[in-house]
Amino acid sequence: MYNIDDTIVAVSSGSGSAAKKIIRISGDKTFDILNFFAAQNFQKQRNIIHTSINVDDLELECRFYLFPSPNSYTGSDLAEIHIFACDEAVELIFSRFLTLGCRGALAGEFTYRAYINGKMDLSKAEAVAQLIQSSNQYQLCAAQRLFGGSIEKKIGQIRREILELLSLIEAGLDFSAEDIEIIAPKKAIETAEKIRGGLGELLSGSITFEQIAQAPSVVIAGDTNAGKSSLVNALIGTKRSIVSDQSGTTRDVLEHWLKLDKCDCVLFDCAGLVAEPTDILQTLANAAALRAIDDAMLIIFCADITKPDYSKDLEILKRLSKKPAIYAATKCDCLTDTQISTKLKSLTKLFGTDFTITSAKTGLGLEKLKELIEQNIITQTFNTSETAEKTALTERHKQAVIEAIKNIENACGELEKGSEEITAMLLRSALQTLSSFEAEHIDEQILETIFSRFCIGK
Ligand SMILES: Nc1nc2c(ncn2[C@@H]2O[C@H](COP(=O)(O)OP(=O)(O)OP(=O)(O)O)[C@@H](O)[C@H]2O)c(=O)[nH]1
Ligand SMILES: [Mg+2]
Repeated sequence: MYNIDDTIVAVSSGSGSAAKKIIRISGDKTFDILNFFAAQNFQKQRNIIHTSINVDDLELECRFYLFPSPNSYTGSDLAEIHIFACDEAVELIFSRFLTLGCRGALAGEFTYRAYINGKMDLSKAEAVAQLIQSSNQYQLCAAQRLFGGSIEKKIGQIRREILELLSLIEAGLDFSAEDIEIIAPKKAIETAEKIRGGLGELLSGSITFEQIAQAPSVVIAGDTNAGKSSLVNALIGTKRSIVSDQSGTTRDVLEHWLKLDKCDCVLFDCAGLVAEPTDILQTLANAAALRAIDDAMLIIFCADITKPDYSKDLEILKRLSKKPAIYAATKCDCLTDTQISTKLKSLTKLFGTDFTITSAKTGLGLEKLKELIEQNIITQTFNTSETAEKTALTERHKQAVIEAIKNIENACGELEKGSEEITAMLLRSALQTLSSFEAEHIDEQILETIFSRFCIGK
């Protein structure tokens, strides 16, 4: 894949007429090439030099940021040229570097070098990739969690325990003819079970980046005709769900993409819940709605403010799982302000919670509702003690831990049977699997997959 002996160059900032451009160079020949290019004599020391360069008879002001090895992002000599110039001028500078002996960097190649030179571990490199790709604050938080993860430390400890057990078992095999017991079978089983427990804890106490970063799902629930589909349409700003005054208009679970400021979410519109379905269509629609509710992270419970009686709504609420919920009073355009406040008081008393007043018709309360959805998602994902304590894993890490657990469980079984040779083989296999967390054992293909997710210049 990447040849790490080359000196590489890339434009690491975005294009556009006004933006500051950054050209990044890294590799052994960085300083030689730079001095030739700028007709200067830059010393190999950390520095910022404000100067001008001549490009195609144009004098351009720029700043050179110099980072000699090993104290640079990549670990090798690195320099950045920060310049305010049009794309064409930047293109010219870039071509000039190519003719001076640089090679255009491939996607993720700077971070790959940082990894190869031991400047960051693979999880951090993956986190950088995720940070670069993060399209919203929600994903950004998830990537930062991954970046700060302590997974290597935890895995390192478990690997040491496996290695210790393996060496005792192997020593036992070496001395088997002499009848010397290095480790008692009971003790070996106990140790293996402890290792299995450690891996299990790691898995149950973890959350994958994919889980954090995937769009959270929010479901609209309530009685039939509560104005659920109208509210969904008003929130997403298009008339996607069919609305009618007939009770039971929505049957299928409909999926909508709701754009919010800090995070997006998938908003599910589903059938109004019926306590006792009277036909097969109602039964199926009910079941689908309940499934969507179960899978969702957050419920928006709708109650029609114009209704005289809420016994059905209260029944429905009982059937909802104890999920976090936001309560919306719908169709508030139908009542006067005084009527609304009286009704709100009785709703609060009846349901034991506050309602947000909304109207799909006038747009009343929609911004407030969006804010509440966003706040709720962010709190649930990042601020609860439950998620805050979890170790962030990538899907690749998770698969490795699952595989190692299988090996250790099988090893326990073999120890019970007294077959120490197979046990040793299984322990070696677990070690091998867990070594995928460490630099020296990553195979090229995995590296390529990870670093190809980067953009050029990073
Ligand atoms: N005035 C007014 N009418 C509304 C509002 N929201 C919904 N309605 C009306 O209420 C009726 C039911 O609306 P829907 O959005 O279809 O209700 P639903 O909860 O999706 O109904 P089902 O899919 O049958 O469960 C329709 O006639 C809507 O026009 C609102 O904010 N103001
Ligand atoms: Mg509907």
